[in-house]
Amino acid sequence: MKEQLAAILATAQKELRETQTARDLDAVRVKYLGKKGELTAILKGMKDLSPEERPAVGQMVNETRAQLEAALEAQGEHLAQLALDEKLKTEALDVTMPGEPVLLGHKHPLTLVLDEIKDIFIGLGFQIAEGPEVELDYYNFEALNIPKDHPARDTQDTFYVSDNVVLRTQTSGIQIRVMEKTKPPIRMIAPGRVFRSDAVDATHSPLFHQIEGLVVDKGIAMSDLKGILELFAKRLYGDDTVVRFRPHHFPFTEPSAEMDIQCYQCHGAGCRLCKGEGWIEILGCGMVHPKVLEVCGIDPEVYSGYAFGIGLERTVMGRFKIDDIRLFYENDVRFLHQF
Ligand code: 2NM
Repeated sequence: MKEQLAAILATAQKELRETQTARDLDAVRVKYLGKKGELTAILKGMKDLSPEERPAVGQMVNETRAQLEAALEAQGEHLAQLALDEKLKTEALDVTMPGEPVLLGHKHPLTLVLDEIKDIFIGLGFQIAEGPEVELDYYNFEALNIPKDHPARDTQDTFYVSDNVVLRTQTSGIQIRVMEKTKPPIRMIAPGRVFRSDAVDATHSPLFHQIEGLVVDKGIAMSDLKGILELFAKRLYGDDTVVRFRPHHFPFTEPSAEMDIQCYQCHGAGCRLCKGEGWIEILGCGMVHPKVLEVCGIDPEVYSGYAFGIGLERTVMGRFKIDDIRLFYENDVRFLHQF
């Protein structure tokens, strides 16, 4: 009997060592300790033994059973550890792997440059004002000394909503409203969308953006205009920027001028960027017409002022060498991501 039990134990231990999964292990358990198991069969056979033999045999069987159970448990732990090692190996997270790239958006080039321009004027003590895009004829034209028969009023150039309501063609209406309500000194800029009935091409869009500026106080002269606008050009285009003023005409300013900067590519020699001119036009400006001050309730005998208008698209196109205005509005990320 003793040899039989030892043989069973030895075989069971060999089989155990060969198990690879919890399932294999269970099969071994059932084979020896299950209802029809080999050790169970021996226990069942004890009833055929004589009462004198039983205790000794019983003890041997129980010892074998205990050893087998201990071996099963040990192998169970071993298999669980193997399974865990394998799991850790296959499911490991490599924290040094590069992550999924996150596509970050950023400001539109028009907003980028508008923010720069705003910062420059805020730094010079200007306030920012806004106003309606759908504007009364009065604020868009009449108050700006643009008479009824002026070509700017033609439906060829202006989007009419009704007889006396237009989509604003400039942001000057904002300045008129501020002058009506505010006693000078006034120092402001009016950025915003404006609309003109233009056919779309590389340099024209029916919707574009303007930044208009206005300063009104006692004793404001053309020299103040020139000083501030030259300073603005140097801040925006660099300290070595050279400017010039050319006479021009606007109904709402007298005298009027346009300001050019010397071409930053060829420094005046003439190139493709400045179309051989050596100069690039960047804004229109002038001393506010006395009639404009007067209709706003500001006495032109006491106060004077200057105003200017900057086209945002044109400024950004020159700055980034963009040759087609339509690129601003198509929102193609291949274009937008370059700025
Ligand atoms: C420009 C050029 C020159 C201008 C005039 C005024 C106002 F309201 F004061 F009369 N606002 N903006 C002005 C002057 C605008 O744009 C090229």
